[in-house]
Amino acid sequence: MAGPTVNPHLSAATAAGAASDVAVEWDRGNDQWWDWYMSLADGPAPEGPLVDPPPHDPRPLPSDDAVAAELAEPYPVTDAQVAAFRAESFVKLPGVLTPGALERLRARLRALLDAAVDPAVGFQSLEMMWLDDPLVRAAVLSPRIGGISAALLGVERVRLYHDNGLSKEPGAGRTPWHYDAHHFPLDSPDVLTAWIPLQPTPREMGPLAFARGAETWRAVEHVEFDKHGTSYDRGVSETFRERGVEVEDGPFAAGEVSFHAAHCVHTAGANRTTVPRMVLATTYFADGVRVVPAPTMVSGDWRTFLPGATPGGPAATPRNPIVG
Ligand SMILES: O=C(O)CCC(=O)C(=O)O
Repeated sequence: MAGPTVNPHLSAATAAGAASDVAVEWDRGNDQWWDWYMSLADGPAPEGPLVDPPPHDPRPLPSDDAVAAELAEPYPVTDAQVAAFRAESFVKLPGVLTPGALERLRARLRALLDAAVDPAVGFQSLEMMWLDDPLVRAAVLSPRIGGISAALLGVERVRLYHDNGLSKEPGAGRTPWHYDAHHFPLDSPDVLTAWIPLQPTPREMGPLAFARGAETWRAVEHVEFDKHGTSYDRGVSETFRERGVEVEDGPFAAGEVSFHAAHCVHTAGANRTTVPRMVLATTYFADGVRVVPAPTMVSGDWRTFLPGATPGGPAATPRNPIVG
């Protein structure tokens, strides 16, 4: 008789124990973490031909200096936008970057991913680009993105947790439902992620989609995690369907950026277009936050993002500068 299915992306140590047991720390790279995590998405592989997205012309293209200058300017966040973020756990802000700046960042991320990642991988990821690349650094440490993040969290200053270049290749599948407080080893709700799509992102390309409501995560808090299969993702979908939870899964216009809180439950659709869905996702937390007492395998390669920090200690290493 066949034994229980073991997820092939796990090591012997992380696969051990019950399917819900995530206590051991992740012991592979962060790209392998994403390979594992994406394998937990439920649902049949989508069928049918890939479609061309609507044509988009991002010109004129600015220089790197002009991109940095654009991102050095603050973005005026309104009280209504802050209130929406607090009530819904996310907000989508229009016109945070110009189409030309997005295109410059898109080309840079493409080059960095192509140099580092196996092209056969459907969901490609790369972190810590900001340490080596001045254009990525100008975006990740920008007063514009950092200032919006601090305004939405209602704090004086934020620090960087990490940057994340993500490319969901044509035909790659769904991102499973999750909320980041379950992942990040940061002992505070004052954490958010700026999800910056680097092209207009229509529904068919799999834009990030958000369950509405600051407390919605409580409805799925007790869904048992499954490190081997898709039952957690399915459990979240079923719970939301039963409770009639509203999901925002609309397209992103060029320059539109979402900011989601650590307790925002989110997912993303498959990329059914002929164009990679490229994103720069950057995570920030309030200055003063500490590392949780016991990070888990769901926290991925956190020691790379907080080198030298210890469980329970301050999250403020040289790789976590104040931003904005
Ligand atoms: O881009 C995706 O599909 C998932 C990204 C995500 O979950 C995040 O940035 O928090």
